[in-house]
Amino acid sequence: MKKISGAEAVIKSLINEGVDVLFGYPGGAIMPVYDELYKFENEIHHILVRHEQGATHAAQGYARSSGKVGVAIATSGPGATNLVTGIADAQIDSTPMVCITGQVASYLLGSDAFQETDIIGISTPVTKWNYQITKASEIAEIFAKAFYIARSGRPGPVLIDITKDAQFEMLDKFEYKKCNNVRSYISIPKIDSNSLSDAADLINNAKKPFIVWGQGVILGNAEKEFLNFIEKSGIPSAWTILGLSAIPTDHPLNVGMLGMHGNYGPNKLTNECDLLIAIGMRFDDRVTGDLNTYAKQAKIIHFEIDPAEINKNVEVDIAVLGDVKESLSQILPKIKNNKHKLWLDKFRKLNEIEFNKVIDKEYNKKSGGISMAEVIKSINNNTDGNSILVTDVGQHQMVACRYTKFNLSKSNITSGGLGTMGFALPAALGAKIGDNKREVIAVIGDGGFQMTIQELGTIFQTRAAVKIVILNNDFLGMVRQWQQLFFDKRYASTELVNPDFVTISKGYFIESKRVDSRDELESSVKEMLNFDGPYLLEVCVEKEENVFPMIPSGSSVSDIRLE
Ligand SMILES: Cc1ncc(C[n+]2csc(CCOP(=O)(O)OP(=O)(O)O)c2C)c(N)n1
Repeated sequence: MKKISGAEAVIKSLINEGVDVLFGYPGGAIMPVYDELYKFENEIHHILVRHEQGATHAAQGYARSSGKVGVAIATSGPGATNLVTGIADAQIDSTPMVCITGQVASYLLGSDAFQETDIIGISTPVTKWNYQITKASEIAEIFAKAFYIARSGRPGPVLIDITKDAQFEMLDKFEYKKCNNVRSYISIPKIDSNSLSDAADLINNAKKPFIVWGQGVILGNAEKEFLNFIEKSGIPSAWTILGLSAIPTDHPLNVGMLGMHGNYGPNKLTNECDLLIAIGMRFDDRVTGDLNTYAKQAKIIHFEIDPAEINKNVEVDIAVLGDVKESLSQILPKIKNNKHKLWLDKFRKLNEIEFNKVIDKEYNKKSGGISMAEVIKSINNNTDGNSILVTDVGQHQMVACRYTKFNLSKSNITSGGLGTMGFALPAALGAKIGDNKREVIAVIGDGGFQMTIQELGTIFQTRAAVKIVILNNDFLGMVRQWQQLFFDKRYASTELVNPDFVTISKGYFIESKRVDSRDELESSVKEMLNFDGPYLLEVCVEKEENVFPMIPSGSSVSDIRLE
């Protein structure tokens, strides 16, 4: 039998896991693996990003559009540390990702060798699991375990660090066995049938029940079970930013977005419902506002896969631990058919107030500077609700998530928990590669765009046909909004003197156009969408627009303000 190197074993392990694309950047300590990538280029496609942070966000975008594990690869030292932001982002947003880093040879470990950094120590708090391989014989088993841990239960990022000598070491044989369980790790807790019956009782007897759902519904592939559950029970349902797109925007029981810039109805009525049913969400502070006043009048049921989330931020009356797809299908026969018409009307009435005070004015704006919402409206007008929206972080993110119309799940890719500026451009590239059939539209602020602007180079090199919309307000808009509202308009370092984005895009050979008049907006969006290939559209929007509604930081959800 032919001997194989550790580096080849790495590639063979990836192939065994069905990996056909990885995002990365080479360097000394990972060169043996890159050499094998060269030989295996027909089986595994490597995408050369322009900065390792881009590799992680691209892997995240890929994971979220395809439902598969995203893979990023980098060298030791600065290559490895450049991955950290993306790993932390994947950890808090439960994105399945495997990161591979090269490491100095094992006999140099701890000697401050060239490009040595303790990436295991650094990444421990932000990975679901990590491991340093120092012997080639460990490779198959560790890779199998890594992929299992990344994708199973509540998904998350795993990092494998491989010393250079382990990559060179020759193995007499290579055998790969996929991993399906790890002792001491319970990926999916068993559902307790008593908790299901107790939950069903509360649901059947509630007068004002309210569902808040999160990304767990999407990660658990439970969209169909979720729809059956809400339609049978007739319960008004609201989403966290990561839960967005799990059901169509215009579903009659979809009452809108929760949280700091969410809709008026669901936020206000959180403090009026008699039963709050949280499904696959983790009561993030951006959603709950002041915990001392959050849904105090209500009984609370929490459907959740991760025991660590139960009673973490909000004490619940009933926890239904387990796989959400399974829990929702098991509870369905126990739930009575119901329609909560009057209660649902309350959401509609409050959302109507928001429509008149906020939405109509910005979405249907007719004079003055272009609003961010109008740009989203143009995108809605010219797409079929089946595209993937990728957003960065800031005002544009809130507006895009509030207004984009979705028909399909896995259509909203954003940095929710970490709020990482610079996420969107590489994530959009990864999303397009993960699902090439769908239109991918990245909506990005002028600030965040410049954090990973170099990934235009990767987009050009791969010809990934992403559509990039920059909402340019010449400000770090979200921070400026807070300065205006809470710091007496002292705009400390939030005004940006921006470069010419269109020229920069042209420098990367990417088609581009700037729009600053309302008359040209619709036709320019059409032109962008009709273009066969990547395209950058810069829209100069109103400079000092604020995003409302808003729950001031630390306030109660019911103190949501419309102006
Ligand atoms: C890496 C990083 N640094 C700083 C912040 C803090 N921050 C949040 S939103 C924001 C402003 C974003 O400005 P821009 O990208 O222009 O988008 P806009 O809010 O104007 O739509 C900043 C600085 C962050 N979220 N991420």
